[in-house]
Amino acid sequence: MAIRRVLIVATMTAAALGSAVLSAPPPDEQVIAVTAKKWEFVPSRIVLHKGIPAVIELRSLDHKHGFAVPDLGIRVDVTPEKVTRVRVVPTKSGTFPAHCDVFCGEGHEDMTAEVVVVP
Ligand SMILES: [Cu+2]
Repeated sequence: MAIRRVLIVATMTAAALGSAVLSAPPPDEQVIAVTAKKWEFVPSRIVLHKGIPAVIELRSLDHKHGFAVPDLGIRVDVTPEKVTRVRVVPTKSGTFPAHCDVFCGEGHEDMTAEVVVVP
């Protein structure tokens, strides 16, 4: 019961910030596939459009990583066992830094990307 309550709070927090974790992408929404591996995200530049829903679909090719874009309220684990999908509706334009926030080895600090939201 306690775990369920935590999950609901986490989902509500993500929704309030304009992102949510999904089990499957909604039909007709832009899906951007991103691969995580030591020590990079491919692509390292993700382009979104302000006000347009999109799903970032993350896969790890080696072990556990994180994907965090604090300015857009995005923070998820990326593991080899499953695809992690984050739905985002950007509410502001700009260029926002993204990074791995799960220590993954000597190149961890260089594991960065950027999310560009165009107006
Ligand atoms: Cu890392």
